[in-house]
Amino acid sequence: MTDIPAAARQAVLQARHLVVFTGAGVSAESGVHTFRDALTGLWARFDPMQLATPEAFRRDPALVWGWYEWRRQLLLGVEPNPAHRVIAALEQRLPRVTLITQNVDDLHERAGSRKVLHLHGSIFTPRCFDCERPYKFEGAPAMAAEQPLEPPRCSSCNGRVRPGVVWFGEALPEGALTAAFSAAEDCDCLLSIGTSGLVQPAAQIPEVAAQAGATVIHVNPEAVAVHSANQYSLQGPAGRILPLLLADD
Ligand code: BJW
Ligand code: ZN
Repeated sequence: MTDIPAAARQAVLQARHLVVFTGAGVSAESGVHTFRDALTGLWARFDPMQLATPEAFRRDPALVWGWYEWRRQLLLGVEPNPAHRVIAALEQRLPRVTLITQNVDDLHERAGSRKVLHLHGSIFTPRCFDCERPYKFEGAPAMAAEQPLEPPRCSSCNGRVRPGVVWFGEALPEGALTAAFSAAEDCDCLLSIGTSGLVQPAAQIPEVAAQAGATVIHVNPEAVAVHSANQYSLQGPAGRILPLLLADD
């Protein structure tokens, strides 16, 4: 019993090179807010698109740092969900899997995925806003939840510490970006999971794979428009759909 068309399931399970491309939706069932959700508490009053920019950090560093520390605190208390675990299991089962994520969390790694291309950085690798020197967190966030918080200072130049994520207007890490696009061109199947496909240049990755002839399978509770016979939209939460890929017939 499966909701998944046999051809889509076969394309995944018989892939020579599978690319898994994930967005915030893959972590939603772990209790992590997706990026464009209405946020809770203090942050409901702010537009995340306005917080995730260097300009916002320059204007109000405590507001932005507090937002990320609140999110880091939430992440320390959640666990990978079945979708993360199926992705890690696919890596064991198939000859080659490239995992590309837009997420700044570490839930893929915690589920057992060994190599993750983080296109938008990581919330766990802060650095100096001015000199880029890495900063080491000491333990959990020292904050009351949902409050602005003054960022720590760099021990080298006294600049403010910023989260190690990629904000709007900033370049994506070159190595991860190049590896992601070359995997998309090389793969024979790409699973795109839990992304709105609104943010560039990452949003091009499924299209690059489709144009190179790969089967592209979207997993999302919202229907995703597909324009060719080699694309599928599997509608539903990732934590329900992905385990069906590995379920016995
Ligand atoms: C579920 C689910 C469940 C829910 N199961 N699914 C070309 C055209 C127009 C604009 C641009 C362009 N090129 C560049 C731009 C500008 C900009 C951009 O794309 N703007 C658009 C908004 C229009 N891009 C950039 O600025 C990028 N930089 C750049 O291009 O630099 C050029 C440059 C080159 C050289 C030098 C200097 C500059 C950078 C983009 C950085 C994005 N950063 C963020 C924030 C990261 C930090 C943080 O987390 O705070 O990354 S924005 C945010 O969006 C975050 C996400 O990774 C990213 C994508 O979001 P995602 O993952 O798709 O999440 P949502 O919330 O949008 O969607 C969730 C989905 O899950 C939904 O579909 C739900 O239905 C689904 N879902 N439950 C499965 N259970
Ligand atoms: Zn510094």
